[in-house]
Amino acid sequence: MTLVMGVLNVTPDSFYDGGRWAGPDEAVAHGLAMVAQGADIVDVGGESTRPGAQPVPVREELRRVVGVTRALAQCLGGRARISIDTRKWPVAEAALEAGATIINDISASLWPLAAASGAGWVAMHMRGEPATMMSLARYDDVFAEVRDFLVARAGQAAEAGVEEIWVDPGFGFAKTTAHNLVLLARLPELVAAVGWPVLVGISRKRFTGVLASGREDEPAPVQDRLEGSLAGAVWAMSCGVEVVRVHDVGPTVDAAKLVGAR
Ligand code: HH2
Repeated sequence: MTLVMGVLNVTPDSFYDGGRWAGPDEAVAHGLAMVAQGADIVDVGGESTRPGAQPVPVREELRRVVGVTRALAQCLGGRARISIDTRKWPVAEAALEAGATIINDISASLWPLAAASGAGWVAMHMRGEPATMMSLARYDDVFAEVRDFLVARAGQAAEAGVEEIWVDPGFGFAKTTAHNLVLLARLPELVAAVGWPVLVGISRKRFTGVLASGREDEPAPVQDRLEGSLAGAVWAMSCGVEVVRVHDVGPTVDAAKLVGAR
């Protein structure tokens, strides 16, 4: 079975759901709705990391995520897990204290906290910072570089005592459409090569819009990217990926049933 991680961004500016769950009550309600649709993990995020996004101060990120995480954890009572999508140690620490049990770490640097707290840890590949990462999207061999980075980080974390580890190639993070397509096509190889459970996030990303419109300079708008996102999720499931991170939990779970992944 492939696990489904539902995205819950409590930000004003995330590229798809920014500003939708403006108050904590709406956010908790959406988290619960995703679990009712079959999400196994709810991924709470308080900082957009879309290309070009500016960093959010720690205090503000804490304000956005801690109350929502605590309320959601109480309402869920263990029916699903909560991950905290952050690059910041104090935010991850506070969210774990509030009931999250996984650190979804796009910076792949917070493993000492996962080791100290017993939390699960997702190590994602990116380069630089979201604000500048697209200028770093140049690779001799994107597949080999991503694979080697993930294997090294996961090994380091395991050595430090992290018991639950996922690795993620980081679609869209310092990657052009061409890089994303190489990683997508070679996902079966990546799953076989890394030796750790793999998580992927393709949902509604820019390159799905570029493929839909056929134009790099004019991708299909975010609201028109569901089909590509579902195809990406189903492909990931058939490649043996363990977790798919998605905005559209209900349609993804339906699609998963068709390929025997649920
Ligand atoms: N993608 C986003 C955020 N966090 N975490 C992992 N592990 N993998 C991903 O691919 C990934 C992620 C970007 O998506 P989203 O959260 O919807 O947008 P934003 O960064 O604008 O909040």
